[in-house]
Amino acid sequence: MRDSIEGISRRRLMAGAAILAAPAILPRRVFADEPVVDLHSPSGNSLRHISSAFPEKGPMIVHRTRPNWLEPRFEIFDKGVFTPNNQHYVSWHYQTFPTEVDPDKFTLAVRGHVEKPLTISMKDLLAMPRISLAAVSQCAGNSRLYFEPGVAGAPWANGSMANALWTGVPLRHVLDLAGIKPGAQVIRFAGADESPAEDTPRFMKSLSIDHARDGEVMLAFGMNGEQLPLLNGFPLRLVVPGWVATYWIKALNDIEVLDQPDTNYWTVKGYRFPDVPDHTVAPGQTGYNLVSITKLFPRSFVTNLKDGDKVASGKPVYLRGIAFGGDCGVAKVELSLDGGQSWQAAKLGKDEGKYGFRRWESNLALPGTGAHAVSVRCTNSKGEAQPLKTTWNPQGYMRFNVETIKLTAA
Ligand SMILES: Nc1nc2c(c(=O)[nH]1)N[C@H]1C(S)=C(S)[C@@H](COP(=O)(O)O)O[C@H]1N2
Ligand SMILES: [Mo]
Repeated sequence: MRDSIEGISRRRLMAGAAILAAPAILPRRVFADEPVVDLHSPSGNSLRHISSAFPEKGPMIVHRTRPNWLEPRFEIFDKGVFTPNNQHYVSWHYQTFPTEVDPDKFTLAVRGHVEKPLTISMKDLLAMPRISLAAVSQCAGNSRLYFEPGVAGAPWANGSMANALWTGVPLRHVLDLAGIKPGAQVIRFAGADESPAEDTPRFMKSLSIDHARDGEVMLAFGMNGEQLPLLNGFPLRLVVPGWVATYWIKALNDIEVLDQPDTNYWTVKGYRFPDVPDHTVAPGQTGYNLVSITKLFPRSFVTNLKDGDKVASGKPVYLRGIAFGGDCGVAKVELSLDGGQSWQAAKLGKDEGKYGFRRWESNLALPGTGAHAVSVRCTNSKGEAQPLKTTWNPQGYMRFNVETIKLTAA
């Protein structure tokens, strides 16, 4: 179903759909007939069901059903640089997210340390000046499944990332309508998913005022020219280009300007990683500080072949993939056949915007028959390159090292 953004229409999860009916553990009943995929985790725990039972979603790898942790099969990233909405991964902290939204009744509050508190309807937002830009939404835990030794947390393979063309109102516009009062310190965002229990903190994140007013942070109601799927935050989400998806609050209904620091759990305690080079420590290491995860780091992947594939010997192998620069564009993508001692440049595809995926391709001559390790590395326009050494931290956050696949030429 294609819905235009202008005629924004009611969204509800079908009664009895897997999302509502399924118990917390993989429900064999529901998924018994569905295919199983092997995600090849080094720490085991590799098999997952694939299900098409989730509203507005195609076939998704199911890590958890309540609340949803869903990601697409990795092959879909080979199809193009924009991730189809029905293949865009899904992650929620709490099951309290709305299962039905009437956009005619939905409102966004702008309150706190402002001259004029606002209650904005979707109709109001659709009439405001808008921008569109491509940006990658990536979960802080993307690729956690490949941490070695394994770590606790959502066991994402490489698919909790997606690139979309986002359309919405620059946050700056709405903040200026409300008028931020002098002395304001930070802006905090929350969505319609309330705290599930009295002692459980509501999911909230905050941004500095300058960042919130940079003209790119947006209140997005459009995703690849359509309205947002309910599971991705219909009818409105915050888009923070270049920053980790944790900040991209879904079903956004509350913006609060604070005149003091944000001391809420998710800002002060949650989503932090070691404040050391490459945010990488050794298992068991102690004595380092933690720092909040903010910007994305460069990453690159082969998408047309996978680890273990056989290729024909005696002629160059066509390789293709995607890369992103993090909080700036992709400067180059390179390939190595010798574990990173020497690199050769791949050809970059069309630039659809500095925060989005960029296609790369290469015809790579493999030196003879047998097994070859092919590594791919992205360097962004700030000169930051993916590290060769595997990144690791106990929370399984922000893996961004060079990825390597083995190909056998015969
Ligand atoms: N309201 C709300 N927004 C949220 C979250 C949430 O739990 N509630 N999770 C965040 C996290 S950690 C991620 S990775 C992304 C996932 O967005 P998606 O489901 O559209 O892929 O939403 C972010 N925004
Ligand atoms: Mo996330």
